[in-house]
Amino acid sequence: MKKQWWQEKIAYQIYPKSFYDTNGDGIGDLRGIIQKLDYLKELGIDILWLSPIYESPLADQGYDISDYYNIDARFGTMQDLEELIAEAKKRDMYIIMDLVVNHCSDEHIWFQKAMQDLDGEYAKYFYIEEGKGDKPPCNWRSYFGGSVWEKIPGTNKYYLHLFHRKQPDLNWENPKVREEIYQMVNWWLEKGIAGFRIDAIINIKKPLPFKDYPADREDGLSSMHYMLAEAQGVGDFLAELRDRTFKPHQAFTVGEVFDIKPDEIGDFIGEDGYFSSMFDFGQTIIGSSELGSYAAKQPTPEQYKASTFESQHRVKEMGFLSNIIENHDEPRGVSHYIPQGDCGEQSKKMLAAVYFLKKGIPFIYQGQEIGMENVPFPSIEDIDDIATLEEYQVAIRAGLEPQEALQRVLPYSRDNARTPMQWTAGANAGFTNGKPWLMVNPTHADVNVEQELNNPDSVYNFYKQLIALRKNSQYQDTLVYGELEPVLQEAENILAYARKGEKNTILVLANFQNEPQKITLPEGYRIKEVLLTNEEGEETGIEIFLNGYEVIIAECAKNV
Ligand code: TEU
Ligand code: CA
Repeated sequence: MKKQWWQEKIAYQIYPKSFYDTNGDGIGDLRGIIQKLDYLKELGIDILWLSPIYESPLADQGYDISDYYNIDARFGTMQDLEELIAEAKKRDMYIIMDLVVNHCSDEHIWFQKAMQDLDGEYAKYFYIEEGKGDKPPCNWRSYFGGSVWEKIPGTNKYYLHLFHRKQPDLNWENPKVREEIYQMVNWWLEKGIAGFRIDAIINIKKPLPFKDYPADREDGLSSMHYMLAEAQGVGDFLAELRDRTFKPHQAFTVGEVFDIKPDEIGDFIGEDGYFSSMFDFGQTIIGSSELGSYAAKQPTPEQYKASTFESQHRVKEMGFLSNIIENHDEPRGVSHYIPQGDCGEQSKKMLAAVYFLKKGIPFIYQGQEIGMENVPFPSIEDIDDIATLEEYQVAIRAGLEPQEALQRVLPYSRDNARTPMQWTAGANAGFTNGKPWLMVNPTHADVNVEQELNNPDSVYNFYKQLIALRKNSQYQDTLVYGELEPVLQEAENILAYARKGEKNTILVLANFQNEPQKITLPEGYRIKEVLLTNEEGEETGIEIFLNGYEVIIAECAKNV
C-alpha cells in the first residue's frame, strides 16, 4: 500500500462538552481545547478528532446538527475554531471534525421548510412517506427505540429517522442533497481541517421501497440489521463523496462503519478506498444482545483475543483499521474488557499495550490515557444519554425491577465515557468552576492528570512511552507497517503477537489474567531486549514468566 501522511500518526478523540470548561458554564468549550493543546502535544498526539461542535439543539449531544456552517455558542465561536486550527498547525497537529450526514436536526432550516410544504423541494431532502392504513410505512426499529417513523401532525404522512425523532434522515438518493453535502465538506476542508470522522455512514443507503422485516422483539419491530443486510449500492454514494471532496484534499477520513459486508473491506479502506481508515468495532460488539443492553454480556479475555486476531486477519495488508478500546458511545474500555475486580494500574497498561500496538491507527479517547473508569451513577436520574434512558425502559418492559434494570444497563451506558475529564483531584476534577453538566466520576481523587503527570509509573506515562515507541525511528517501520502474526494463540488468557518488519520483529506478550503464567515462545522467537513493560523483570530468551496482567514489549533476536 502506498505510504500516506497519516499512517504514522496517533489520534485522540475529544468530546468537547466534557473536555475543559473555560467560562464556568459547566460545558467544555473550544477555548478549553486550545488551552490543553500543549498537554496533548506533550503526550505525543498528532490528530485530534472533535465530536460535533456545530450548531445543534443537543438532543443527541451535537449528532443532531441544525447548521453545518456554524459553531454552537455553547462551544464557542468560529473565531475560536479558527484559532484552534491555527494553534494546532503551529504544533504540527491536525484537526478532524465529525461528519454527520446520515441525518440532520429537525431544527435545521431544510427540515423546517420541508414541514411547511410537504410537496415542495425541501420535502425531497428527507424521506416522507404515506402511512399504510393507520400504520407507519414499515416496521423498522430506531437505534434509539420505537418506530423509525414519526407522524406529521394533521396528515397520514411520516418522516424517517433511524436515530432519534429529532434526527430526520437526509435523502441521499436526491442529487441536490448530495451536492449540498459535498459543498459543505469542501468548505470545511478549505478552512484547514485535515479530514473527518464519518458518523453512522453505512445507514445512508436504504433498500427501497420501504418494507417490513421479521419482527425480533415483542414490539413487533425489526432491528436495523435486516435492512442493512439488504441495502445495495452504498459504495456509489461513498465513491462520489470521496472523489468530490476527500480525495482532492488528501483528507484523512475514518469511517464509523458497522454491518459491512465481508468482501467490501478493500472498497472501504483499500488503496483507493472510500475512506483512509475505519474503526475496528469487532471487540465492542462482543456480547451484545438483540434484546437490549440489559441482556448483554461482558467479553471474556479469550473472546477479546479471538476478535482481535479475526479483525487483523480480515484486513491484513489491505489497509489500516483504526484501533480503539472506547469512544463516546461505549463504556470505558478498562471497565469493560478487564474482568470484574481486576481493573487496576497493571491491567490498564496491559490493555493499553495490546490494543495500541496492533496494526492500524491508534485512537485514544479523552481520559483513556489516565485510565478513567466507568461511573457509579447512583440513579437513572443521573443519566443524560437518550440511548441509555431508552435501554433502561427496554429492561423495565422486559419485566426487570427498577434497581435491577439500572444495574444491568449501567455497565453499557454511553454516559460512562461522557463524564468530565479528570484534570485534578480538586473540585469538579478541575474541569469547571461551575456546575458540570454531567456528574464527575468520584474516582478523580486517584485518577487524574495532575497526579499522573508527576508519577513516572502512571498509566499516563505508560501511554506516553507507547506513543514514543511507535514513533521511535528504530521501530516505527515495524510498528506501523509490519504485518501482525498471532503467537501462542492456543494458550488460555495469553494475548500475544509479533509485528514483523524489515529491520526487526517486535513481540507483544500479555497475560490477560490475575494468575501468573509461564510460557515458552514458539520456534523462531527469542527475546533479545525488553523495550517496555509494566513490570520490573528484564526477561530474555524463550522461557518467559509473566505476572498477573504483565505485558512485555520486546525486540526479538535475529536468526533463532
Ligand atoms: O453512532 C452510530 C450508531 O450506530 C450508534 O447507534 C451506536 O451503534 C451506538 O451508539 C452504540 O452504543 C453515531 C454516533 O457515534 C452516536 O454518538 C450518535 O448518537 C449516532 O451516530 C447518531 O448520530
Ligand atoms: Ca464552557
